[in-house]
Amino acid sequence: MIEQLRGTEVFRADVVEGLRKVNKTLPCKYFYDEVGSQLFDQICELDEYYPTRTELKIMIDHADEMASQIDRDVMLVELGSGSSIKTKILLDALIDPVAYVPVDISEEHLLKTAEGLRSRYTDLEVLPVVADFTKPFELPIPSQSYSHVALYFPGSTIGNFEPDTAVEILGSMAELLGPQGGLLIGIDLQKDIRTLVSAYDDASGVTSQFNLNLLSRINRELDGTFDLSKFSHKAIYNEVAHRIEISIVSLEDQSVSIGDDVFHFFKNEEILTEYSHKYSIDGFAKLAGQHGFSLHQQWTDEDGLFAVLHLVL
Ligand code: AVJ
Repeated sequence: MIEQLRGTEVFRADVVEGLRKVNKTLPCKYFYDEVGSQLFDQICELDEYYPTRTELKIMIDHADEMASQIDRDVMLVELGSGSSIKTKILLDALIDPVAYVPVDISEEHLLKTAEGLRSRYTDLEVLPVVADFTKPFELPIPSQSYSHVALYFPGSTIGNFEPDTAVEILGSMAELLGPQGGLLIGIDLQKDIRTLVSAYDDASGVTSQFNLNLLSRINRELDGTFDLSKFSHKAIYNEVAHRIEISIVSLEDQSVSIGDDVFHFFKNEEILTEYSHKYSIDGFAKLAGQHGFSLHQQWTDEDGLFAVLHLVL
């Protein structure tokens, strides 16, 4: 209960900070409340949204090879573990994994997933950690000894961060891993603008609902007064920065209160809610190289939409 209160206050502080900026922003990590997580699952089913199904196919096609690269007796640490379908494919292929450590900010979701995995993999120690993986956290100590740690970071979540921050996160990963460690990471690749934009601005409007749910969540949890009919979803591709930029546009001049704070929005003013950076394999390997990672192996789909990279220290 106290934890929940603290969580809400952190959410409020982050929202207020973002909306007080000259160029308003809201952090994309707050998309994933109960409703938002369900909407994201719906996004993953859309014809236009290729990343999830493409990455899943790459995992299915190459899990054995990945598992042999990762090697036996591993402690597998997953960052921002979602519903873990890809994880199951990897766990099924791994040889005698010692422990699985899912790390996520959403406690409820995390513990539910952990329970499911425990009953499926009875020899595996499942040790969930509730943490924001962008901040330092401690790894749990399993009861059996392990030979090395492998980090699994699927879903191209790294694309949400600006390159400088992505490099910092890669640095913390390198520290967490130690000399023998490896990182298996999913990245979304650069491609034609039309494919990219329609993936983030689908015809049925699910991504729009997902984006605007952030305002509903503020209404629900922070006593906000956003009228969702006065805002709309926008997604563009920034060709210079190689990223999708998602925002919420105010359709009129309006004021909204959130608890005791009041915010003004001009007509057409935008709140930036998410970046989704698109990389080339070489470009990403260069970023990771700044912290001593080298590209050991790479897997892509036949259309070159998405890549899973194995980076080692
Ligand atoms: C979960 C970060 C991979 O950037 O593609 C999907 C989130 N946002 N549609 C992405 C998202 C809008 C997604 N990631």
